[in-house]
Order: sequence, then C-alpha cells, then structure tokens
Amino acid sequence: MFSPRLIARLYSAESVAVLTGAGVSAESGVPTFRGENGVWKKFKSEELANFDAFMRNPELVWEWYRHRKEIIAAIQPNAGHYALADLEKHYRRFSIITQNIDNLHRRAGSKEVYELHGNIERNYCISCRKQFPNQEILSKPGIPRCSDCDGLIRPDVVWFGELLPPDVWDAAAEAAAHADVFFSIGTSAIVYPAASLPIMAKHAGAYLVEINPDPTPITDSADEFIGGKSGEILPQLLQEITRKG
Ligand code: BJW
Ligand code: ZN
Repeated sequence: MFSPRLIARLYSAESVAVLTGAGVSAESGVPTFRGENGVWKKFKSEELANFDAFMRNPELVWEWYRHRKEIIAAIQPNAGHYALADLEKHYRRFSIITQNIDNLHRRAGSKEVYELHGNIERNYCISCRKQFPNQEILSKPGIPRCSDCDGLIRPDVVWFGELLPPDVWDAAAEAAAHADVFFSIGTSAIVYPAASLPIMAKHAGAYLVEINPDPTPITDSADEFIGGKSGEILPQLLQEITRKG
C-alpha cells in the first residue's frame, strides 16, 4: 500500500507536519462539511459560519453549535487520531495543523497541535471578551448571554471573513516551511488560508502526501495520493514505520 519512496522519506525525515480536516473526525461520528456523505443537510457552513449570520439570527447559529457541541462531547478520537499521536513520538518535530475545532487530536494525546479555526469547547462574549466554559453554555436553554455585560456569547471558532489567530497561523506556516514530509489528510482543501499550507510546504521542499477517499484540488500537486479513510490508513502507516524504525 505504501511506496518505498514514502517509507524512505518518513524513515529519514526529522520534521513532519500534518494538516487535518473534518474527514479525520468522520470515523468518530462527526459529520463533514462538504462531500457525498455526512454533509450537514440542514445547515450549510458557508451560510452559518460567519458573523453576519450570527448577528442576523443568533438562535439558528446557536442551534447548530449546540447540536455540534453535544455530538462532540459524546464521541471519542478514532484510530487515525491515535496513530498520529503515536507517530509524533518518532520524530524530532511533529506538528498537527488542524482545521477541526473538536479537540480530538489533543484528546488522543498529540502534543504539538495548532488549531487554525479555534476550539468548540471555548466561548466568549463579543462585547467584553469574557470566556465561558461549555458546561455553562449547555446548562441553559436559548441564546447564551454574558453574566457581566449581557453581551452575546459566541463560540471561539473562526468564521468566514475572520482572520485566523495570527500566532497559530505563524506557527503553522513555519512548521509547513520546515517539514521534510507534509501530509494533507481528510480535508477538501478548498478553505483558505489553510489550503495554501500543503503547497507552501511543497515549494519549500517537503514531500507532499495526501490521504483522502476522494481527490481534491491539491491532488495533482501531491507527490503521493493515498485513497482511503484516515482511520484505516494511518494505523497501517504507523505499523510500517514502527517495524522499520
Ligand atoms: C475523509 C474521510 C475519512 C471524508 N478519512 N478523509 C476566494 C478565494 C480564496 C479565498 C476566499 C475566497 N473567497 C473568500 C475567501 C476566504 C475564505 C475561503 O477560503 N472561502 C472558500 C470557501 C473559497 N476564508 C476565510 O474567510 C478565512 N479567513 C480569511 O481568509 O481571512 C482573511 C480575510 C479577512 C477578511 C475578509 C476576507 C478574508 C476563514 C475561514 C474559516 C473557516 N471556518 C470553518 C468553520 C469553523 C468553525 C466550525 O467548525 O463551525 O472551518 S468553515 C469549515 O470549512 C470549517 C472547516 O475547518 C473548513 C474546511 O473544511 P474541511 O475540514 O476541509 O472539511 P470538508 O467537509 O470540506 O472536507 C472533508 C474531507 O474529508 C473531504 O475531502 C472528504 O472526502 C474527506 N473524508 N471521510 C479521510 N474517513
Ligand atoms: Zn460580556
């Protein structure tokens, strides 16, 4: 399944970076945003994941996020998350750059995780920036409001038209620029600036590998495309590396 070239690259690599997207959490039971299976049928991310939609209809946006907070609180990392956490131990530098907000990489044990689009376990008041934990949000019905200033509370995630956290972006771009091998896993690679990272890494000399059941806009630029589910492929890759190492 794995080419000798990829195994040789992984065997000699010092620095590995991995961009992950919703597909990595699909086998844990989190629906992806786009594609054939598991798309949010009722809600479209392009329509709801933006500040204007939130101000226009906070009830609807909160309905979506409450539903997702409940799904995410009830699920577990899958074999793909655990394999990535194990792979980290074999490299001097191993960075997970995730677009996911579900915290599953950290829960699986990954240490160096850059969350480009925030984290659904955090919330903050849009007026005074006070932070609110999920338990407080989920324990009361309706639109969550700040206990200090009555401002609207929003999930601490990055919506369309918003800047990614600059320190997280800088760290991710730096990891991509220094990676010997760069993986793009379970992402449709259409949302920017995250989608620019695999190409940045390749231009800087990384061996670019994509793992996805379906091709994406970056597939033609990849040195290798491995077609399939990350929860199945990553444990096999870990086994191969561990056997060689
Ligand atoms: C499996 C699998 C299995 C299934 N195993 N794989 C025109 C050109 C370029 C850029 C723009 C443009 N117009 C606007 C922009 C900018 C915009 C953008 O990129 N838009 C595109 C849609 C065109 N980007 C932004 O606005 C970003 N900010 C920004 O650019 O700031 C500068 C700026 C400031 C002011 C004005 C304009 C610009 C911010 C982007 C924020 C994205 N936020 C979301 C929501 C986060 C919170 C939440 O989750 O609620 O992030 S949207 C949503 O998409 C979410 C995801 O992280 C993101 C990416 O999705 P992902 O992870 O790739 O999932 P899917 O569903 O698309 O794909 C799943 C994949 O898994 C598929 O390929 C499957 O095949 C695969 N799969 N099972 C492995 N078992
Ligand atoms: Zn407040």
